[in-house]
Amino acid sequence: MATFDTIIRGGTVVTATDRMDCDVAVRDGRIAALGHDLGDAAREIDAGGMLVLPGGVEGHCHIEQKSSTGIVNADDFYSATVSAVFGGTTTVIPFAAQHRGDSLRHTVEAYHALARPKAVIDYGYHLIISDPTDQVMGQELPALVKDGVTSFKVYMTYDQLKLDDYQMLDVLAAARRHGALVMVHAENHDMIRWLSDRLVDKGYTQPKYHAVSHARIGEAEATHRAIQLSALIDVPILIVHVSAEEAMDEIRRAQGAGLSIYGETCPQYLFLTAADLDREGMEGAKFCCSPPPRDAAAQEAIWRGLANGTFAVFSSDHAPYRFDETGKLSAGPAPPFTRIANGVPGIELRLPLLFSEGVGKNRIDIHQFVALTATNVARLYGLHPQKGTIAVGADADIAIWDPEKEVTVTHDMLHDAVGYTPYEGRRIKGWPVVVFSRGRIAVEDGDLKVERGSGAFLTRALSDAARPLGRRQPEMDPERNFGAEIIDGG
Ligand code: DUC
Ligand code: ZN
Ligand code: ZN
Repeated sequence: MATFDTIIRGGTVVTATDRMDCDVAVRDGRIAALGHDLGDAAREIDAGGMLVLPGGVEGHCHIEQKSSTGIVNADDFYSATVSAVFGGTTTVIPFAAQHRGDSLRHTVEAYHALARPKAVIDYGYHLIISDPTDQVMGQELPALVKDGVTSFKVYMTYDQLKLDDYQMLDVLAAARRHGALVMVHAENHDMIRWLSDRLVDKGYTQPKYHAVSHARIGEAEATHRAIQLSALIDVPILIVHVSAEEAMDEIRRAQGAGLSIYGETCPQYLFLTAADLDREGMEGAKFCCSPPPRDAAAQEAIWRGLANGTFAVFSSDHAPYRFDETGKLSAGPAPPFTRIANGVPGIELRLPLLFSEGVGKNRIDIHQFVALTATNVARLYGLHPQKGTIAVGADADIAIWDPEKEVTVTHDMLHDAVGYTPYEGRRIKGWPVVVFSRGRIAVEDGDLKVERGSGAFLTRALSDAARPLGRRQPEMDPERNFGAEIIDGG
């Protein structure tokens, strides 16, 4: 019998820190050895001239998410995970979204029922907390963290999801107690509401006004406020989907002051602008997401933030809605911008876009690419070193990239169920050609090789960002442990 199940020969293995010309041996779904002359294997893959990278970890995507307004995501756990794996991603962490009045535990059970029979790659969930009652915070949340759901998302805007600052503090304190990571959607709700009301009143209802109503100042203000709330509690947070320099500067300043503030950005802030929302007719609706894409200067700023380490992670925020009455146009054929479903698809192109424009054009190096798309994501969400790297003992989640392969994007070549892509016609150089998920070939020669339902739920550890009480607030009496007594409720 062969020593290994698979050997990937002759490629260049790249991790967040290292580059090695070596073979990779896989046994029982894990990486068993790295080196040369490793022996024999049941299956050999020639990776000559290829890059052998960790599979991507997608830390922000919306899959089969039940919305409070009745619209549905285009992708279910099958199409979303198939689309992800064709784009070189081998782990996804979508959301289990609590609606007000719902139990968190039931929410998670409902998402398990959706994901288990369909996911083709491994997955976890973040909890969206929209109703932080005593029961939810005191009983359900701690139990779910123990069960491996170790990150939450909170919203500072959206009528049905928004928490006020008091509730945010409750969630942050709970995250601190249990070692969970909080993702924050930071936009000023009342600024958006106030601007939207006036725009609509005056008849400015076309999709392009979505970008006007979601002002950068509102994003920066909420980012600043979220950071201060996190500083008060002394708990790390991740500001998600940062669109522009103003919010990014808040994050960078906080990082410079030693606060544990992490930043995430997404393809739509590098490759789209507000001008896309002004396309012919209702076409602009396809590009409505929150925060919205900005302008060329904001794109350059976001590239700088990726290069200088302000952003720890690069996610798609895949929020897929069809361009019909089930999704974008659920409020009618020409709804005002306030009633257009928010979100753009991007789970399949996240890695190719960043590889081509980032690594290919020397804006970031290949190690930064791996860190932003896999390793840091796994670290932040308690999956490292099982996921997000190539190391002996890690899951054999591997994407073999042809750095020379050129592709012109059309929606037809993608595997989602959205019906369009915001990146239609874009030229990409560098593509994942073979993808392994826990040692199984998942994609080869353009074909899917894994079964519906063969992905596994991941019981995640605590975030690498979680840490015990460190800094004290200046107002706090050093003689008394207000950290434990007041914040932790001890
Ligand atoms: N904004 C969000 O907050 N979530 C999903 C998509 C979007 O545009
Ligand atoms: Zn969000
Ligand atoms: Zn999102």
